[in-house]
Amino acid sequence: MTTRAGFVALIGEPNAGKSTLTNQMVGAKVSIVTHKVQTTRARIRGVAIEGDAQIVLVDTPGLFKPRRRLDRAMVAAAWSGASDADIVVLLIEAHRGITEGVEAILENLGEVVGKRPVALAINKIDRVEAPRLLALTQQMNEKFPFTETFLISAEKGHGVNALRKWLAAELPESPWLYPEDQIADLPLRMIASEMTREKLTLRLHQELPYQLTVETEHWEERDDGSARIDQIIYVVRDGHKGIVLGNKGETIKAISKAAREELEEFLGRRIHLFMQVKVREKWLDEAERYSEMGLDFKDGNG
Ligand SMILES: Nc1nc2c(ncn2[C@@H]2O[C@H](COP(=O)(O)OP(=O)(O)OP(=O)(O)O)[C@@H](O)[C@H]2O)c(=O)[nH]1
Ligand SMILES: [Mg+2]
Repeated sequence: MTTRAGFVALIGEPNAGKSTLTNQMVGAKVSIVTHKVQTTRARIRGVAIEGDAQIVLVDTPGLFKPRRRLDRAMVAAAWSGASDADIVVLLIEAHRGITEGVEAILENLGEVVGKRPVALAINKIDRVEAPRLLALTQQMNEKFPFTETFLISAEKGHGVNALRKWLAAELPESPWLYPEDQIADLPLRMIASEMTREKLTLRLHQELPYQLTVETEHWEERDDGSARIDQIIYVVRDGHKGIVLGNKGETIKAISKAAREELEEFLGRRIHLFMQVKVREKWLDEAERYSEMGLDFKDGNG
């Protein structure tokens, strides 16, 4: 029996729905999702099976015009995800169409992908009328020689099966890259940190989510089958610490509860989750913070 396997990079502007699509194809939440831009910070690998094919989805940070060191490292990680993959899928948002950001991605795309297949996925089709999709498909295909175009709703699942089947058929013949029951390739510690960061991002406003990071410091297995997890939330200012803690600690309590519940569901066991907020003015310029996030510090140079 021949099997197929390989890497499929999902790229696109922030908020395009890359992480939602990753989770939809995997059938479980392996990558965090929020309504805010720049949620994903590093490459997150999720594994989907379609017939004899193992599709390793590489969810990437959104591509945008970077300002800070962290932004540059994120964008570099996204492009390198595309250049390492067997197949690239560019996601755009149906209701936003061809934005400046999409134009900027198209300018670099050809050089990065070379001869590899690139599919276009027009996402969030639940938000527009059908005639608009036809025009958008045509305009995009005039700008870039996409191998195939898919109209999807990553959230509702429309069109996702067709995309998965196509990807499976396009992947090279290869033994599977992961055990068949593995759905993600990132350390549990990082999954735990990401879940907390998702809850923080959903709850905190303006710039704050972009100026914090979460690290899982300690993970202790207990005899009763539960685990104790200790996390640190790094923020850049005292004022931010106060906001994260909230009045009488109620904000952090709510965040911690939401993160713990999700983690317990993911792991299928009891978790004791402890969080500490630390002010670390310069964490955005510390190499160790980047390696903890799964990013290359030097990519943030220049
Ligand atoms: N209406 C609609 N919303 C969607 C769809 N897919 C994703 N979304 C929403 O779009 C927002 C962004 O989704 P994400 O999956 O986090 O987007 P992303 O591309 O991973 O974003 P970054 O990680 O910031 O680059 C979330 O609020 C999703 O619920 C869709 O098919 N339809
Ligand atoms: Mg994402």
